[in-house]
Amino acid sequence: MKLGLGLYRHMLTQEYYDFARQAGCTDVVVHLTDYFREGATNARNNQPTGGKYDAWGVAGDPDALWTFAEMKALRRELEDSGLRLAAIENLDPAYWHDVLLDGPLRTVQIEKVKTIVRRMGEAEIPVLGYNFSLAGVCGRVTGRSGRGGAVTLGMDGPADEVPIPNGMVWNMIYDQNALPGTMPTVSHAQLWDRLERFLAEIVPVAEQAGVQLAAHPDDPPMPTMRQQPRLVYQPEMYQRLLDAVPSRNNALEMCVGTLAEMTGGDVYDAVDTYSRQGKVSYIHLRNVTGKVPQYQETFIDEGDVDMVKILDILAKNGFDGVVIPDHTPQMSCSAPWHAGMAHTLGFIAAVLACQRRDTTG
Ligand SMILES: [Mn+2]
Repeated sequence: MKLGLGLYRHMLTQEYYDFARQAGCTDVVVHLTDYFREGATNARNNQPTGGKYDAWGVAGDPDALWTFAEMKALRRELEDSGLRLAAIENLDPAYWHDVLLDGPLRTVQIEKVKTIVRRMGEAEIPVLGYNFSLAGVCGRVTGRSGRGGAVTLGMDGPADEVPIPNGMVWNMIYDQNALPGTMPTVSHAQLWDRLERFLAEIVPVAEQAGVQLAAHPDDPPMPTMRQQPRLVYQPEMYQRLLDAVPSRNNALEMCVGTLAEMTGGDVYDAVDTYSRQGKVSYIHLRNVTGKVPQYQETFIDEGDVDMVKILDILAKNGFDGVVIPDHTPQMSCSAPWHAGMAHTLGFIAAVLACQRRDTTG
């Protein structure tokens, strides 16, 4: 297993690369989408939060597709700092909103996704993380409710009162001039159909390009959010996604915190089931207390999940990919993001060190 760190777009600088190396990381997962752009409610030194119903920010330029040159330059820049570029996480809603919405630009936007996958292959970036979701990561509330009064977030109940306004999807604004109104509610079957069509078209391209697609489950894992269905909100629903298009390039961005928030199944069984199949592309590690619709994100060393047990299951099943901290509570200091990440990375590094000691006897 490899220790990695996720970096948001504004963190793609030498200082953050040095921080990752100093914390013992060998790998980095990058976000090229700027979730924080023009966002009113997001501090850049935290995960993108939005409000319960406020968007993270405004999507990028639909015509400025990520180029081969910038991907390759980024991979080289990271390698020069002693880091591997393990994955790009998430597509900008500007590129694929009508794939999610089955809108008039779907055909054009599917081609954009294919182009990105091909460029990633050429740039030797092996994994594309994505989250096929209408409401996206939303509906959460922030407060000083973590250990020691740390600012953290979670759910305080369902988030279906306020529908998604026109021009917004995946918790970002993709059309600031959209007409008033809201997204019509669709069924679970309709949304699964959209995902299956997406996979049928993109997986063959990913196979050819040598890129693995890695799906994040719905976070928070509610059956509906903002009056729209969600796809992977119980552990077994990940299997349906895998079986839709069986391929080694159709895999999972396995988020342990999200799995733990699910009302059904068992987080240890889920990690065992999918890692035994070799379907785990990379891991988001995060602890929580409670389950939807009442849960809270916690520090890695507390919460409901035995993280040592999770990492031991992954090791037992031969998982050799990257583990990154997901989100952490904000630690009280002048660098709350860094402190939270350093604490989590230190914890994971210690567990991996124990595993290596056990293996070498
Ligand atoms: Mn996650």
